[in-house]
Amino acid sequence: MILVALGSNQNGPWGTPEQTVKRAILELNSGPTKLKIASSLIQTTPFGIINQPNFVNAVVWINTALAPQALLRLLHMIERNAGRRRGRRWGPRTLDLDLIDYNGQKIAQKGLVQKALVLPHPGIAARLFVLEPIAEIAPGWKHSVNHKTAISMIRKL
Ligand code: PH2
Ligand code: MG
Ligand code: MG
Repeated sequence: MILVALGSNQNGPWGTPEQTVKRAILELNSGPTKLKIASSLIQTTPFGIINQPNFVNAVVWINTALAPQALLRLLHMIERNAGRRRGRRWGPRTLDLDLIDYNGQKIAQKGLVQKALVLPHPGIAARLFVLEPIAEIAPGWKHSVNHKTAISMIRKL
């Protein structure tokens, strides 16, 4: 199962956060990626830096033959097309696409390198805005490191 989390809390060339997330879901159903199922869009309060606009979040399950690093590069390209400029960590953004899980593959964090791909995404267990959409579209999914379902991680928050 390949899961991508989407988030937006700034207007950009694709419109409002809601329009941007909807357009990004369409982008993830073209070219080398095919959409299997998209969650509902949810409005969420910001996590991390809290004095910024609310987010629109969603999670999609996609299929692709791209390897994780190539998929990550494609996600970054879609972010740039949606007007993303690299700013403050956790700060406002027109579009954020995070690779959450790639078929249970594990890639450990190496030192302090912040940009490097880590799988599964290290923030999942703390983020309701990722867990709730996963519980909606993939109730059978399990985190490949802690082996818990999204529902059981939600209960611990
Ligand atoms: N993304 C962040 C930081 N904080 N908060 C919410 N609610 N939703 C997000 O997608 C989000 C966030 C950094 O990527
Ligand atoms: Mg993120
Ligand atoms: Mg990101």
